Order: sequence, then structure tokens, then C-alpha cells
Amino acid sequence: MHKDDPATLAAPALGATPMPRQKMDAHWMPFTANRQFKQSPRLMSKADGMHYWTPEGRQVLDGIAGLWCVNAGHNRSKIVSAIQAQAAEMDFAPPFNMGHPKAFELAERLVELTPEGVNKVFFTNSGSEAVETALKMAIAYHRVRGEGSRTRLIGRERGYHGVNFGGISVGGIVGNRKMFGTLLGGVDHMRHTHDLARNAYSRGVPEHGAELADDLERMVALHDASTIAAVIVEPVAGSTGVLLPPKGYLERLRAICDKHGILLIFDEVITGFGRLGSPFAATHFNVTPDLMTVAKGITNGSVPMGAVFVKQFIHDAFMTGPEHLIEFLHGYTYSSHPLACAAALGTLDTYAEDGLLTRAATMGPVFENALHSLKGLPHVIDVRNIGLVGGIELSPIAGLPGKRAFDVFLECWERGVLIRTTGDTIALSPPLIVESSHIDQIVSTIADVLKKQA
Ligand code: PXG
Repeated sequence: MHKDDPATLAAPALGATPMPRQKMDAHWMPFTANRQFKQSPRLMSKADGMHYWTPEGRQVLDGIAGLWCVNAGHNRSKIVSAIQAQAAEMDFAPPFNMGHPKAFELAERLVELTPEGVNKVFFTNSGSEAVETALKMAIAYHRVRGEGSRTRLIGRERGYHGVNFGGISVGGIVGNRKMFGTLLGGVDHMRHTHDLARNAYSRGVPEHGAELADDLERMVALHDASTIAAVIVEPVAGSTGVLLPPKGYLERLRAICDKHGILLIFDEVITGFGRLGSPFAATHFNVTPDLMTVAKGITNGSVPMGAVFVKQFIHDAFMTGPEHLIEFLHGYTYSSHPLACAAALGTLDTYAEDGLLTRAATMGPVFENALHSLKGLPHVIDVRNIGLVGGIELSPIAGLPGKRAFDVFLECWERGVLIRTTGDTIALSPPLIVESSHIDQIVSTIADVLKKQA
């Protein structure tokens, strides 16, 4: 499918002399075991199609689309040339009270993909910024229409909404929260939906747990709807270890929000742009939120960009008052950066040309069968999947949570497959150009490593 697929290419030309060992003191790496890494670095210096290469020229199959973002595979020619052309034409344009044509073109293109009624786009530079923007929009929306008491935000246990203060406040990953003080006030959390006892080895969305959406009714009973601005959930939670919404759960959440005038925010940073086999989780599940946050796949990971997609009525509520005044006092220097807009336009073209926004629907069953073949291997306690997302949960080593999965990650890397682990769950999210042979390689490598570690 991808004409430049490196499976058919020779390894990239590399210098004959080995790379000198890099000095690594200054760079404090994000979300990384810095000391472990620097003792035993894992560097990548080239990427194409489904693969990375290390500086020494070793090929590694990308099982996680970079970090859930390189949906069209690496180094796609349309995206590369769009970025190159834009860099030569105009480096930057101020986004406040000024504009550039590609920002408007991109927003129009994006709303062709969003659910009916979601037709405004606010640009940010990351998923975390998109989340902060959506939360602020929700609170301000209620205020501009005269319901300023609605300030409370409801998240969910185990939720991941980036790393800024709003995001970690509504988020539910304790390790990301406990170090950072009191966070935002006025936040509460619904229970998560993970239930191995009832739902282990589900194929697609699990059968049990729609009633957990009723936690929102309990929040209303406790706090009163008049204090609640919005609920934010990942339709499919990724970072916390691939948690799928129980059948009927998202519909029920939507209905409760409607009943009480609460805005529903879907954080689609990983589900956006084809991951589930439809452009968005909202379109896949046919549940339309009021706001959607996206990032990652919007530029195929090539240039940082995020966005909030918003229903018309929310936008319109702000469009009052004198016309020379700013309606929403929020934005970033790099909102709708020209390089990011060019990259995103090249990305949308690539997705369209290769049919990638629905390809996970075709490849999903192949992926599902391969993943579920891991059932019964040592330490495997669950396998779950949807579209081109897979989760393999391992039993933790007593007293060393996360160690078993991290060891599997290290061994897979040595064997030429990049996977991602979170806690003791292996998360897989290959580029959407993935072929059956790649799936076989990813799954058989994991199987071999698990058997070896038994
Ligand atoms: N929301 C969701 C649902 C995410 O998955 C963010 C917000 C934040 O996006 P930025 O661009 O600010 O990182 C994310 C990010 C993992 C992993 O291992 C996932 C993310 C980031 C890092 C690691 O699953 N998702």
C-alpha cells in the first residue's frame, strides 16, 4: 500500500565508522527512566514507512506509530514536501488578530471529517494544550450564557489528558498527579471501566459495565448539575493501558449529559484520525460530544499540533458583545503555526489517498486474531483490542509493578520491534499502513519474549 515501504528497500546508507558515543548529560528526558536509558541508550535516527533505524543501521519495526501519532507511517512524501515548501515560503505568521490562508483551509478540511454539528476548530500545539483549551472553553461557555456557577469538571479514574494542570486534575493516573500539589479545585472523578473479572479477553468493546456511566448521576446528586460544567473522557483510554468503553457506556454518558446540561468532551488525542477504523471515535461509536480534543495524527506526528473541535452552539455563545473585542481570551503564539498547517494538509491528503481513516476497520480483524493468539502464554491475563489498538495485560512481578512489561519492552527492542508499555500492559498501535506480515512479526516477537521470560 505504501509505495516507499522499507520492507522492499535496502537498509539506509550509513557511514562506515560507528557513531561516537553521544554525550547525554544535559538532556533531562520526558517520561523516561533517565538513568536506565543513559546506561543503555536506545537511539533512533531514521524512519520510513513501518520502520525506524538506529544510528548503527539496525531496523526496528514500529508497533506504536511513534507514540500513537504516525498513522500514515513515517516519512511520507506529501507531508515532507508540504513542510519543506512551507518552511521556504513563510516561517511564521502571528495568529492573534492576523491569519494565514492554510489555517482556514485546514479548519475547513477538518470539519468535513467531524460529526455533524461539530464545525469549529481551535488550534493548539499538543494534546495537553488542547485539553486545557477545551476545559477553559467549557467553563467560559457556561459563564458567557449566564450560568457562571457551572465550573466543576468531571474526569475519570485512570484517565489521561496530558500533563498540564487542568489535564492532570481531571486525569486519573495517580503517578501523574501525586507529585504536584493540590491541582485544580472543583474536580471529581467517575470510576474507570476496567473489569477483568467480567470482561477479560473481550474482542472489541466489552459486554459489561455500561452502568458505570451512572456515576455521573451520582456526581449530579452530590454536587448538583448547576455546578458542573463538563465531563471529559477518552472514548478509548490509551495511556492507562488500553481500556475500552463497555457496550452502551458512551451513549449513556451522552444521555446523562443532555439531561443535565453538562458538556461532554471526548479526548480523541489517540483515537482521532483513523485509529479505530473511522475518522474519530465519535464517528465510530456514533456518539457526538460537544467538544473533541485531538493532536498526534493531525500532522502524522511530523510537526507539533493539537486542536479542539467544537459544536456550533458553543462557539456562537461567545459571539456577543462589541465586535472589536476578543471573544475568547485564550490562544498560543504557535496556534495554527504555518508549518503545522502545511503538515496537516499533507497528512489529510495522504490519509485520503491511501484510505487510511477507515483502514483499521479492514485490518482490525487480522490484528484481533493475531493478538488473541497470545492468550494462554506465560503471564498474560488479558488481551483486548479495537481497530488498530491492542492491549496485552501481564501479571505483575510481586512487589515490582511495571517491571515485567518493561523487560518485555527492552527485549522486543533488542529483537527489532518497538512496543509501548504502561504499568504491566503492553499497548500496540501500529501505523495504519500496517500489513499482515508486520502484525505477525510484532505478535510473534512478543510471544517469543514472553515464552523466554516464563
Ligand atoms: N490526551 C490523551 C488522550 C493522550 O493520549 C494527551 C492528551 C496529551 O497529548 P500531548 O501531545 O500533550 O502529549 C495524550 C497523549 C502512551 C502515551 O504511552 C500517550 C500519550 C503521550 C505519551 C505517552 O500511551 N498521549
